Amino acid sequence: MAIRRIDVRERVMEKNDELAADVRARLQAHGVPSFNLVSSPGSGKTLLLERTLQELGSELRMAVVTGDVQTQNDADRLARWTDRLIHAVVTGGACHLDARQVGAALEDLDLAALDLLFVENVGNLVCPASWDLGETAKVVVFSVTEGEDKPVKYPKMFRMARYAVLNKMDLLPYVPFDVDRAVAYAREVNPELVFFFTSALTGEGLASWYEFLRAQVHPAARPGA
Ligand SMILES: Nc1nc2c(ncn2[C@@H]2O[C@H](COP(=O)(O)OP(=O)(O)OP(=O)(O)O)[C@@H](O)[C@H]2O)c(=O)[nH]1
Ligand SMILES: [Mg+2]
Repeated sequence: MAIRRIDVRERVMEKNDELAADVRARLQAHGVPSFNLVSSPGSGKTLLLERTLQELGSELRMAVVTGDVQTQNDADRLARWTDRLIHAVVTGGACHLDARQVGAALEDLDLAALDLLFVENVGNLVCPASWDLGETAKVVVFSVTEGEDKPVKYPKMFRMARYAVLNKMDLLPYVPFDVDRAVAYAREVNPELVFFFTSALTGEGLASWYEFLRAQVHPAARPGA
């Protein structure tokens, strides 16, 4: 009997890439930059977004699509800081968001009245690396409690990201973590990676993050533009 091999995964990924292209086109048509935040569980994605909504919300119109395997805790936390849409996707076991889910969230958004879209992906450093959500860029968040070697242990995630946020800098006095080594590991897998050093708890380093976001929304205001 002849055996025909159908690579289902390849087809699923192809379909996702098509849907991601559609999401990207819709966002670009309205000039809305979007950032897909990826990290291991607990690096501080939600707290970073909570503060961003709280402190930049009067300047920039922001919405968030959050993905969690179970619960909509993150969406509830974020909704405290904005009247704009926080769209919760409960993946029911899947370890990443996909472009179809982000596309569905866009249906509920008035893109003409939006400056910036965030996606908070499901917390893990493996699956979300492979899924294009139509974002402008992936932002990998990692924290000083995770060990310096995460970039070399999960290289695909750090290769796919354009920006890295090293968070929980306030904990540096209490944990053995060599910032220079972490950055060197990250640059080993992705020399182009642009870093932010933050504490979403104390606010340290967030001014640069906000400056970056403002410049994404108003490119003309970008230094050197
Ligand atoms: N000390 C300190 N704690 C932080 C910082 N950022 C986040 N936390 C704490 O770390 C824990 C996890 O933060 P979250 O924002 O929920 O992390 P997350 O990446 O959204 O987690 P998942 O959505 O589960 O992947 C919470 O207790 C936060 O208060 C920080 O910069 N410094
Ligand atoms: Mg979260």
